[in-house]
Amino acid sequence: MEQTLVLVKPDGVQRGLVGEIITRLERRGLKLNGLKLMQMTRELAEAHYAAHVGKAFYAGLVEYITSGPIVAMVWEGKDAIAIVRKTMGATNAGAAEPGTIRGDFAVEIGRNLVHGSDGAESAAREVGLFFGDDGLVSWERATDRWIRE
Ligand code: IDP
Ligand code: MG
Repeated sequence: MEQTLVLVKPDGVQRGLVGEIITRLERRGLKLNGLKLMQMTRELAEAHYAAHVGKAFYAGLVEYITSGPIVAMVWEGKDAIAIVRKTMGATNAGAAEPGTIRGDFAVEIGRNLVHGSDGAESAAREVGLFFGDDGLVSWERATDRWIRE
């Protein structure tokens, strides 16, 4: 089953949106495999955002993501990566569709509340970065057969 890394970024934690974001992913039908509150170190931020080194927003991005506690989660499901990305909405929150997390609760790209892995390779890499080899729980959910046929 596909897994994806989701972060509630520091603005989401500060604004009291952790529960709201978890609720949306839960209600969508995805399954939680791991969850922790933590503060990202600069080293972890640099590893996580390695693909963005050299971009104009990189320094501000590392500053932002390390500026306060975050909630790191692993969500599981068929096509979980794409489903999370759709549920989050566009990166530029100002243009994100209403009904998405970013479109309902955020107004700009630099304070867009959530992270979700963008592909299978980055998901595997990011889940490893935040949760290592353990810390994840695979479990049977009684409602699984009411969510997928
Ligand atoms: P994503 O988070 O939707 O995958 P990416 O392009 O991977 O978007 O960018 C990573 C993060 O970097 C964004 O979520 C946002 O926090 C930040 N970011 C991207 N582009 C900009 C920008 O132009 N200004 C400020 N922050 C940006
Ligand atoms: Mg990305």
